[in-house]
Amino acid sequence: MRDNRFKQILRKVAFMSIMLCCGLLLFGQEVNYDESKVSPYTLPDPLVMTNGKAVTTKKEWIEKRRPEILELFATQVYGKAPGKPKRMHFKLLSEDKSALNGTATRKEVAVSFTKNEKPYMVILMYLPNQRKGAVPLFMGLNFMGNYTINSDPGITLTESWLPDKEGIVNHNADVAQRGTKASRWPVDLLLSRGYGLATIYYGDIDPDYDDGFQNGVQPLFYTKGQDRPKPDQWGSIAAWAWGLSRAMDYLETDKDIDKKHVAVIGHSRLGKTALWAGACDERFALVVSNNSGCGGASLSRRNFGETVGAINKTFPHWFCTNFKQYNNNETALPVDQHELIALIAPRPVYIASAEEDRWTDPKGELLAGVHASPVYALFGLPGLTATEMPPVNQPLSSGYVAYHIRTGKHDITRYDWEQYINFADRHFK
Ligand code: GTR
Repeated sequence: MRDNRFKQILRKVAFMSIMLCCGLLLFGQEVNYDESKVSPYTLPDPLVMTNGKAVTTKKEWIEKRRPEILELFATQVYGKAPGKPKRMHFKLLSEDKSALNGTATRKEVAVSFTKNEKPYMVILMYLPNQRKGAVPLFMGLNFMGNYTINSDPGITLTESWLPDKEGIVNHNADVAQRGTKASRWPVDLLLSRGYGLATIYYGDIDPDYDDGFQNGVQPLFYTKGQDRPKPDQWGSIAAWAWGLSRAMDYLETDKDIDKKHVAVIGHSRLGKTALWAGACDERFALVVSNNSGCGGASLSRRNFGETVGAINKTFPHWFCTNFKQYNNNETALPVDQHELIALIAPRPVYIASAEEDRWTDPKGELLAGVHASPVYALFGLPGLTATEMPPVNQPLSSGYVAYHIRTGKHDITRYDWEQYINFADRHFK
């Protein structure tokens, strides 16, 4: 008995040492989780132009500085994406006016990116039946297919490539997975509060693995002889964000949706995506970043948790090639993530962290909101003033830049959604 237990412990220690060594080899440096070891840094000032001139008016921000920052993020971080394809078209695939025990209308719409039917992405929508007119809506990408967000048997199984995990075999959708991600998508809550939901499987836009950009939407836009994006052209995050804008193109045509009140939301890598979509596309009236971390809401210059070098190594396809020159060289970045938040101004933005999710650097996420706030002030709007972490589960959400850190791990929960809906109520109603 004892012997076995001892062996078990030995095995565990050996396993952990191997993991640690792999981590060190992979990232070239240890992950820092010690606040006292965060190196001092200076952030670029969102209100100072590249030529050194100060920005003092809304007009200067909108006409000069904002385009400058947007261009830097596009060429140095996420990569430039094309606009709306000319021959893109929509098709209603299904509609059920008495879905979810009659509480909702469920629609599925295919967005074909070219004149051909395929490739397309499928927007799944739930709209509250108790509605008087067009409804405000939250839209976000999902990780494992539309059919996983609710156990509703009427949702079409995804036909796209799925990662072989959580029971998926040969990359094919499986009925057993219906509703397995329902805890992340509280449809009942949204409906009861008068909101619709639109969601798309992100793999419909670009499957999330490094294949040299041969599948996904990028090849649809290659010029003659091109076989991968140029160093300043879109990686996967920019492609997913582009997909959200294409979905917005559809929403604008749907009379059931209040197109002036569409919030874009995302968790983790899809939180990074929601922020970039919200920065690029001003039709999104409110933006929510849930545990988005490095390359999302958290400051790149803070060496805490995931770093630029680590993310580019593990996910070489997420950002543009130019971003790789900032691996272990964050001070050379011409922007930092507080300026990504600032690009959303004057629209409301909500940033949320989780206590046990240190990899995302919760404090770096708070500080990005704080350092974006001078841009909101230019519009006469309150941002975030905190410099210390607020207590857990006590949202700072009275202004236009909101923040909370909830108890628990890396996830998006009903608690998170409740805060986002309260925030949207405040700004939309
Ligand atoms: C992690 C990655 C994070 C975050 C997360 C996710 O492995 O390091 O940046 O995006 O994945 O998307 O689940």
